[in-house]
Amino acid sequence: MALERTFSIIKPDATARNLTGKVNAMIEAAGLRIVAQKRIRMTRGQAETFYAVHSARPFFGELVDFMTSGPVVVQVLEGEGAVAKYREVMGATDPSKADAGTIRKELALSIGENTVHGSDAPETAAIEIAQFFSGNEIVG
Ligand code: DAT
Ligand code: MG
Repeated sequence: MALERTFSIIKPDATARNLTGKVNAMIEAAGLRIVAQKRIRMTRGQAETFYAVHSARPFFGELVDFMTSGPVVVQVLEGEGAVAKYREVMGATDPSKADAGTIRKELALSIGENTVHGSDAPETAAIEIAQFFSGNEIVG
C-alpha cells in the first residue's frame, strides 16, 4: 500500500473536554504521522462547504451548528494506506456501534458529537486538505 494522506478534524466535543492530546496519541500509536495541524474556529460557511454532501440530510443544520460551536483542530495525517487506516482508528460513525479501542468508542458522546472526522477516500482527502491547508503548511 502506498504512502497516503488523509484529512482529520478533532471536533468541538473533544476540544471542549481537553482530549486533543489523547486523540493525537491514538493517531500516533496507529503509526500515522501528523504532518500538519492547526486549531481554528470554523465559520458557518466553512462548515457548510465542508459537509455540502450532507446538505439535504435532516441533521445538516445540527451538524453545522455543532461544528461551529467551538474550536476544532484540523490535521493532515500521513502513512501507508492512511485513509482506510484512520477510518479504522476512528471507528463507526455511531460510537455505540464502534469497535472497542477506537477513538469513537472510547471518547465520543453520540452520533453527532463523535469526536473526530476522517476522509472517506483519497479523492475526498485531497479536496478536504486543500480547503484548510496550503502546501507549505504540510511538512512530511
Ligand atoms: P463519518 O463522519 O463517519 O464519515 P458521515 O460522513 O456519514 O459519517 O456523516 C458526517 C457527520 O454527520 C457524522 O460524523 C456525524 C453527523 N451525522 C451523521 N449521521 C447522523 C445522524 N443520523 N444524526 C446526527 N448526526 C449525524
Ligand atoms: Mg464522512
